[in-house]
Amino acid sequence: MTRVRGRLAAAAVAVTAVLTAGGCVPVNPVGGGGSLSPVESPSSFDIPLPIPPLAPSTVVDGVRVFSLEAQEGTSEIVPGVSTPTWGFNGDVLGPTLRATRGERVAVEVTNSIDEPTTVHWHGMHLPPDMDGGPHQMVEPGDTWRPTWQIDQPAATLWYHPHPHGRTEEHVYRGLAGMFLLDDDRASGLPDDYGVDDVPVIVQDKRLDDDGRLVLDSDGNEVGLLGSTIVTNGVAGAVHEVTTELVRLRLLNGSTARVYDFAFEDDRPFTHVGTDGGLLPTPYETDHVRLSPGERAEIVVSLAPGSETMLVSRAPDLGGVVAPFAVGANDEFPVLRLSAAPELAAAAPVPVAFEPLADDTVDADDAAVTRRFAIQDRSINGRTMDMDRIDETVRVGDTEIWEVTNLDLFPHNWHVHDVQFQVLDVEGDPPGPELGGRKDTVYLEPRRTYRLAMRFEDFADPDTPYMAHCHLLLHEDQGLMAQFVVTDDGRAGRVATTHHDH
Ligand SMILES: [Cu+2]
Repeated sequence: MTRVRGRLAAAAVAVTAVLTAGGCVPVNPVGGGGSLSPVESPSSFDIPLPIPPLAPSTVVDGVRVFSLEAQEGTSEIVPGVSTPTWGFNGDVLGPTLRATRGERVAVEVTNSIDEPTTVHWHGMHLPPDMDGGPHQMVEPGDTWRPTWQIDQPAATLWYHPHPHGRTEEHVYRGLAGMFLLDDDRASGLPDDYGVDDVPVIVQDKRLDDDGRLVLDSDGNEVGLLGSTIVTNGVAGAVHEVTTELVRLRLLNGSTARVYDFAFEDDRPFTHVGTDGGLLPTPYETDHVRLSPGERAEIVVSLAPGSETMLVSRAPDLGGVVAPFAVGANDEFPVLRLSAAPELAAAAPVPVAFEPLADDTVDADDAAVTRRFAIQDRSINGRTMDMDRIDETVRVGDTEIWEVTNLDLFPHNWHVHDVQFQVLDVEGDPPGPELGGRKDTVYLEPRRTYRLAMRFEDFADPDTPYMAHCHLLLHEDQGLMAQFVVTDDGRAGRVATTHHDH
């Protein structure tokens, strides 16, 4: 496909997508609004929400060792329909890895699918050769064993493939899982995994008449917007709530779709955590927008015997030229919550958490400001080159990155290795939902986001980290830059490894 450049051309593409989307069946599953939506919702939400198992581990010489095997399988995304999928240690998605700050971990990553892949630890602070980006390829039949020390606050991170040009399809087929980090700060939040502390991986899929996954963007500028919404791998799920408060760890694991999570009755909930950990000050809200790759930890209260529906409202995507085409009008149910007649008591959500030194970045320390102008699939006029290092950072520096979406359709921005602080959005202070540690941020059209981040360690002039749009089609098409962290400000030659034991 020939890429069309320039914002007017991009707008034309988006409008074309609107016109060609006419064949979709409009439904209005949330009720009320009457908006057209290409999402087809299940008639009932009765499938028990699958809880990804906690990955077993063994501690060997002080290292907690996990195993992940990427494999092909078959799963029932829609009840009664058999769909070929990919998963880690199973048919779809993967187990939840869990480790505590200070621990040293290792993961034996075996590739049993028939093409090269990688596993990237999204949100993790770690050396670049352990990062699982496109330079750490794992060939079919091979095993890669990254190891690092967990050195960051408790957070909801995740893992997924990152092979250059193939990430969208690998994630879409089902390769993704959560990586939860704990620390010794007492949060007072619900923490019984799978009971009142529930991982919710939200993705959208498209199935053909034979139940096979279809990865077809229909020429949509942002990528695939699926018609079937799934939570932890299934459509139409219900979670049985047994406690007064339930904590949901929401992950947008979709390739392109932006969600605006809310409850059908607009009940308030408490937003307690962002991508990289707990918000210094939790706040009450009735919705939270998540673009691909972003996470939110929320706590919601249910009355005994009651139920509610987690939904996605039409997301405010900013000044996009063709809202319909990019999912901005889509509203649909996501996950039903059903409370038992009697609920176990829960402590109230704290009004503040004990501050940690790494909760914030002191932007006054910033030594360098870099600008990243995103247009179509380019950053500062360049698309991804595996052999080119785009930015060279000095270890120990705090930097400000100014990221601008010059297009009239959605992008977002993900930086490997670090968590950043959003200083301002088009000069204005960010909303409370951006008040915590972030590794991915949605970029509204024609706005500049100033991000502060500190590169503490892991100097390696030859092995780059990635910074990129996390709309996976865009990433695959080259909306990605490479940066190295160095001792002396001098980049080396890019090292790519193909792991074979
Ligand atoms: Cu993008």
